[in-house]
Amino acid sequence: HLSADEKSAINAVWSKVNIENDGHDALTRLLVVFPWTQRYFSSFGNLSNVAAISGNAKVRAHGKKVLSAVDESIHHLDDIKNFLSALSTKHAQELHVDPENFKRLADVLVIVLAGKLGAAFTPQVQAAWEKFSAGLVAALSHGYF
Ligand code: ZNH
Repeated sequence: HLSADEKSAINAVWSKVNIENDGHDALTRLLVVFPWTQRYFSSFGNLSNVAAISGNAKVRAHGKKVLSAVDESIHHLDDIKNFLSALSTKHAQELHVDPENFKRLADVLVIVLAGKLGAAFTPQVQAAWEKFSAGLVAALSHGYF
């Protein structure tokens, strides 16, 4: 469980986030660095290179959708597993997303956040964020078991 200090660190990080731009940045990085994740998005059209990925309007819209779900999760820090259970089941049973990819998305997101926050992303703040991230990944993976 998260302490009051950890919760305030998580909220402080999140207050700096632009859901659309940072969601776009994180999802673009996921698709570039882990190109096999592209196959989940065959309906998104051209993802053949970095310029195509970052200029793709569907990637932008989906990044916003994903970070909006993260935003809502931050409003349910004490109940994240329940809150995400339907979304988890959907990823497991309908979308068939390998749950390893949740961890990869969490990893690219922390890179985006660290770049954005700079010196404000102290080791303590990062530790709190990683704890939240691990909870998010676990909650999304829950519907697989
Ligand atoms: Zn996911 C979808 C979230 C990750 C893939 N997603 C989705 C949605 C949401 C999400 C909210 C919508 C749903 C409905 O509509 O109902 N995700 C999310 C989150 C995360 C994720 C929060 C983390 C953090 N995903 C992910 C990954 C992947 C994915 C990693 C891969 C790789 N998703 C997906 C898909 C889809 C989704 C494919 C569908 C899309 C369309 O179709 O549009």
